Amino acid sequence: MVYFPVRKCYHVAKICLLLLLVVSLLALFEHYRGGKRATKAELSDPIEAEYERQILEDEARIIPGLGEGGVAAHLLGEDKRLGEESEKKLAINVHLSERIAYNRTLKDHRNPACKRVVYDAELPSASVVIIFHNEPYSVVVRTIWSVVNSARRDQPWYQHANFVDRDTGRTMTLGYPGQDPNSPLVYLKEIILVDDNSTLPELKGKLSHYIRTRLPPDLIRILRLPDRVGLTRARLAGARYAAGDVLVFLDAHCEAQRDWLRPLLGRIKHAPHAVVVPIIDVVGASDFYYSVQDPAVFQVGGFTFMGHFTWIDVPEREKKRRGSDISPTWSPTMAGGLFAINRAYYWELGAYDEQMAGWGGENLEISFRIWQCGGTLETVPCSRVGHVFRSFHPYGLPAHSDTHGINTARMAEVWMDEYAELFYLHRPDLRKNPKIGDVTHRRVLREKLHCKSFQWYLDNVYPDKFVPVAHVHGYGRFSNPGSGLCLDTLQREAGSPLGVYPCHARLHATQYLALSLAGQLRTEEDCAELQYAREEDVNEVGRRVLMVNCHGKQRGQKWKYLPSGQLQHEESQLCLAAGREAGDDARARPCGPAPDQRWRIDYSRDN
Ligand code: UD2
Ligand code: MN
Repeated sequence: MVYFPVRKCYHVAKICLLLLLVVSLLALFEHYRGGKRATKAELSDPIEAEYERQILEDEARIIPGLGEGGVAAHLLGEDKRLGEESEKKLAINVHLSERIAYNRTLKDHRNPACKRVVYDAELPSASVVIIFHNEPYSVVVRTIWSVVNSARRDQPWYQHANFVDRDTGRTMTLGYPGQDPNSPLVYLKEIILVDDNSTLPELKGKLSHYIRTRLPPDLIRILRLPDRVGLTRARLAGARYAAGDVLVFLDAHCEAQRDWLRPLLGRIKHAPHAVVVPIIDVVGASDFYYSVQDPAVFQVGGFTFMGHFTWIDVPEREKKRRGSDISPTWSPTMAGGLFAINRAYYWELGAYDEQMAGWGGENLEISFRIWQCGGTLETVPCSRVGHVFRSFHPYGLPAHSDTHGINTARMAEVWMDEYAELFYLHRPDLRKNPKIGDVTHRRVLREKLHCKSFQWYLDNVYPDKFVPVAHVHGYGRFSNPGSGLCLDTLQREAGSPLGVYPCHARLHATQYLALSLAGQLRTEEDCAELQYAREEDVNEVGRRVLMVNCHGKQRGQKWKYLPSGQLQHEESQLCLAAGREAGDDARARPCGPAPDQRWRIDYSRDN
């Protein structure tokens, strides 16, 4: 038997205990410092060490407080100039973005009523899928932080950690930014970044290093696609990889508001066939100003037959149906980039058309499909996410390919029935064009799901949509037989005068006008209204006719087609007269026998 002195044993135990205490204190310190820093092993790798150096340099350039709360941020002098230059090139003021904290806070812009909503403690889990191709590094990092931070604030422990101090009346926050920054985020299962084959080097190793060393471990995956596949297929790739109950898609230049996720998850839990979108707020591309005019007012999605998404006011009928300002609000379409859908339902409903390349078209496709195949598309007003709207695509798209047109034609072929013709009117070159490819499998899907017709969609989901062949006295070309000129928008922008141009042999989008049952002389979106000039002008040159937003309220936009073939403006009693030459403005003059006041409408009830 080995003799062991009791005294020595006591000393050893004391030292062990002391060591244990030091180690646990160190561990605790690391733990509370938040995130995981680069380990020694990582830093001994020269490449990783270089990323770390660059990131520390980036962090040192951040100006504390700049843009905090979502206010507009500005730089001065040389930095201002560099910022403007970067915006010209990249459609976002990237130089400024690099100076704003990646995890800046945002003012809470939610409708105050949202704070009183109680969500189920048990909600489905979310996989947030963020796709990107050559997006600015700092903007992508800020997008990720906003999702992580907002998810941290959703945690039950965080909710309980906020309380009002009875003595001071001040709100006390216990622990944020995280009593335990590494504790699992209950509703946010994962963030999947899909790199659609970016070529910018900082989106590769440096971004991976940043995520590994500064964000919660095991939360974020990066899927690197070996080829550029376009945004539809990039989202598909992310969706295939996802394991959460709900898929939540975001663009890579977003900032989520506080508590944006639970309203979406809560709605889907109760209505699994509801596809939901947050209110999409505008984050300024030049100053990162998170702007909200009125928290209670927002718009939903519409579309044009040209195949573009538009914003429309919430129809009065829908305001009544939904019940309250913060209830889910039906939306005829979605913008495309930000939405949540039950994952099983996403696949059941046909996910996406995987033959859509590049940019565009997938948003109207999924919108029509959701409604026609038995789902609902809703804006959930208590969820708000900011998005940087850019004035151009900073990234190149596959050379010479008009992906928006081709994708939209694929959509129209499958979902729009006879109304596809209204799209082809704008794009006659795509009619029966082999570039569109084969859509048989999508038509099979439509049959399999017993989806309803586009007519049903128009009648039931979007009855306010002006359909230029349905709600009209007449439509097509408005031609003046004497001169051979036709009314023509001349591709001028909204608010410009209506003009005339030699009639095209076939109906052409710029000469496609309609006289609606409500007496509007209009295109799909704009209505003819008189420009009021000085009184004495009327007899000589007449008044110009501006194509402006249809308001449907005042008499100023009301016209009558007289048996004589004249188009009379109700309020002024003036008649529309053709100009003399191609490119002239049409004018309203006192009605008379002049031949330039006669109009023939291609398809008319009165012809
Ligand atoms: C809108 C949508 C966008 C998409 C598009 C129609 C919003 C706010 N945005 O245009 O999500 O539905 O309409 O197609 O609803 N990207 C790739 N690969 C590409 C091209 C783009 O991954 O080849 C990424 C891009 O980095 C971005 C996302 O796709 O994160 C959307 O592109 P965008 O921001 O240029 O589109 P946006 O917002 O103008
Ligand atoms: Mn976008």
